[in-house]
Amino acid sequence: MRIADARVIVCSPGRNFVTLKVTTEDGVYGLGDATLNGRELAVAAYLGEHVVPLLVGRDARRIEDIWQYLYKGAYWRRGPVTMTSIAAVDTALWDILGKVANLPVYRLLGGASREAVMVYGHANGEDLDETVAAVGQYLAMGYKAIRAQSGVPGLASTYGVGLRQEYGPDVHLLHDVHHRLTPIEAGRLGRALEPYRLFWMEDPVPAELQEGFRLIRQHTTTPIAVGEVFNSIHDCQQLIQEQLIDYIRSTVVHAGGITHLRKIAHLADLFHVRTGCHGATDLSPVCLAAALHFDLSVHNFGIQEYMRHHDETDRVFPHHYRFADGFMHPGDAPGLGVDIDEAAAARHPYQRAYLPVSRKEDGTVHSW
Ligand code: EZ4
Ligand code: CO
Repeated sequence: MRIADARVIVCSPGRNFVTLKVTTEDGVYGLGDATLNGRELAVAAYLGEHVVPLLVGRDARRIEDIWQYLYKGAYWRRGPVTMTSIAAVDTALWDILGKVANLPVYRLLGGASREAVMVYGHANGEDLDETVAAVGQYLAMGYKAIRAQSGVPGLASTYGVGLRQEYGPDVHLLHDVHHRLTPIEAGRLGRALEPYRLFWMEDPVPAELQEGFRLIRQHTTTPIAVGEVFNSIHDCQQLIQEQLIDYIRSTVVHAGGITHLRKIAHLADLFHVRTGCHGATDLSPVCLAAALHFDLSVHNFGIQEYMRHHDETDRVFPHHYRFADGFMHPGDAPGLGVDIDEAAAARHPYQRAYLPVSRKEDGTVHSW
């Protein structure tokens, strides 16, 4: 089952996506998401110029060997561009294996550990009233878990009050701090929010300094989630082994594919850390499908982020995964159960785009 061809498809149905399509000599193809928001063409070039020529002729069934070959063989290890590229190859090979075996990928990963996957949606508002209303809309759609973000500055400790008063204790509420605090500030915020029982506080501080989380832990029992920007197990090894976090947010596309993400999850399982994969709309439906197969199978799953894609995006990437009553399922089609309509993709050419950059009032840059 030799790889005959691999192609990089860049399209922009609502936003930019990079997709790798790997085809075997028997004509079976698999897809992998290779989207790195704001740096898309770096991954497209890494794949097209350096990886695709190495793939042709290799046995598509040797997923682990190809992963190690691309990782160690490059000499230059890790980094978002490299790891996103390897992820795309890895995901496409699992898709191919599933199609050849006539099994959904989750069955190849040990089978379902649960009937379906709890997801959380994003409720955003300009002020508290709007945010409360947005949470209500998500509840009406059946969501059991909702991330609430309000545009009101300086009221971080009071929005929890409003929401709990409005909707009671059953709904899981999450909040994303987007790396903006120092550890001691995060400890204080987490402590202030303890009475409202957040499901998690996400990215309280920039996570390059893993030991910085010790300080947060000393001050609060609010659960902590981190890792959407991590690209390898080495970014979270200390966080996991010292039990400094509760949820690891790394996902398929940015952390080396299904193969590497399973290793992260298995390490996390030893230390009572659960998964909470990133699932924003800049991760394509190919990544979401792969994440759902991973989520359904991995035993220490916690929750999956799910932001609905634009209709244009869904038209370019037809898929079998489905949402019902706050839960998702990847479907039982062979492989990942997601496709790309290349003619539709071609109608949406790449558009240069960047992530927003925000500054403090004094002009200092901080992360979005
Ligand atoms: O800013 O996906 O939890 N979700 C997030 C996202 C990220 C984007 C970055 O590309 O923080 O909205
Ligand atoms: Co986030």
